[in-house]
Amino acid sequence: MIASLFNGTISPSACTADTFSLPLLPAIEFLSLEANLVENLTQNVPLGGYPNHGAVNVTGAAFCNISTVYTHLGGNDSVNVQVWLPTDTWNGRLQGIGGSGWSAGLPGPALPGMAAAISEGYATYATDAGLGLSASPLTPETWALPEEGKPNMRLLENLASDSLYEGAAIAKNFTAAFYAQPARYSYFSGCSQGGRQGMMLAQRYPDVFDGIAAAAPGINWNPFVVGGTYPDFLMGLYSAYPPSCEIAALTAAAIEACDGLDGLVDGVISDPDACDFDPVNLVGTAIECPDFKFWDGPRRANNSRMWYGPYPDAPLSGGSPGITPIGTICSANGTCAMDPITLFQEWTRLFILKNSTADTSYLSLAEYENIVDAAAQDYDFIIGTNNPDLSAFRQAGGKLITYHGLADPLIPPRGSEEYYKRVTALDPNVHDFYRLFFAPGLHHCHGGPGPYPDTAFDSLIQWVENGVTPDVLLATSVGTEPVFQRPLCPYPLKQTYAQSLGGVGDFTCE
Ligand SMILES: [Ca+2]
Repeated sequence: MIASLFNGTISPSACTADTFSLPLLPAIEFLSLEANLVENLTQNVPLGGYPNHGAVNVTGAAFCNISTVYTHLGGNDSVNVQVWLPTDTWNGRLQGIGGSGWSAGLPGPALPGMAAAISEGYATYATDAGLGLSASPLTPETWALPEEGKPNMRLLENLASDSLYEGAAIAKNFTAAFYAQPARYSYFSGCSQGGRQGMMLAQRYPDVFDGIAAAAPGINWNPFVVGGTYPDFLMGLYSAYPPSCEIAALTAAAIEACDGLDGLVDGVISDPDACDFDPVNLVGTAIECPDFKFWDGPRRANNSRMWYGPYPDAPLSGGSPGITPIGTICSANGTCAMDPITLFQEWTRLFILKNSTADTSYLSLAEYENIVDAAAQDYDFIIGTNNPDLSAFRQAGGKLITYHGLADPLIPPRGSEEYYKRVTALDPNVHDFYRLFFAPGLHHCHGGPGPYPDTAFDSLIQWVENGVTPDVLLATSVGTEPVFQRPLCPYPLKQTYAQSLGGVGDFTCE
């Protein structure tokens, strides 16, 4: 448990709308504010529900739930923010929770994390960025294109950046009003979209948070999102729709071929860069295999790289509909067709082509290149989240931790590596304030055969408050018997098997 930094008293009866004044924010008008005391919140928050932490059993948590709605003048939007303030104890800190997929946090994705944060004594908050309390994390369909040809730029900018600063300002304000003193430290925690939000905060609002845990971040937005449709593009190009069992067999063969390269056969490829498994050797000529190019990532006609693909041990098929990187549907007679990845295809359809009925099931390479280029031109400045200049964040004393699963099928870990290299090129001492930890065998945010770093957030606190540098992030296996732990290494160090020790957890950083 993290030590409390609060020595005042809490008055649950202060949980009324009158207690909370609204912060002055440029070009914003507040529409409503409501405060309700919630008692006895009990909820089982599974691993993954509380980003950068482990699973938490919430029992009998009590908090003041402040819901507010505001609009941007002339923006015709309404942004929902919820701030939850614990009423039986407070540890003196604020922890904002990020979203996932196409959600900024509310209504769904952030709620389990907020419940867990409350139970650990944090003040916490999340925003819907104005996308609406019925918006789906799987698709921006309900808000992206109100009129053909005209994407909703107000809401895109809310999601990309504006709501991040505004939500934090509101939460800090309410926290200070309720406890009669401001939070001693403010943190932001997220994975995926939430990881991108954290990175955008570091890039654009460098003095808002003392510490940011931004896991598997959706940064370099355009090449990675359009790159995520690359398997669909390849399947259309070749008119080949391999059933998921074939794709899964290729992944299994790649793991079998490369598992032992790190010194230990354990189902985890700890050094995927050393894996040069070529599926063509395995399947011969019987099957056209577009997916092996997918591992490499999209390339232009002149063979230059557009973006990265996942490593070969990332699961590519068999996930939830609309999320599986290589999605196909097969009928009883054995014919298979594409089941497009809506998570990424909607970006192409609604924002880049600006056409709700655009058919992307077949594109020429030239058309695919045009889409990549148009995305960068139209949207990099809004949601690219790829600015390597973190000097202001460093100057403000901020600390930043990213972990990223090496077997992440949705956001290629090589994108985080590429960004980290660019930050390092500007600031060779980047390790003083920003560390990137790759997690071998870990899927997107959580899951997979590799250990999960449930210590990420607490390591961040130690770094911010006590100057304890995270030399490694301790990761713990999930669902194994016995449970084992391995250190995740700060890039560019790599996790290496210590042959002399011989146990499953005996990896060191080299
Ligand atoms: Ca291995």
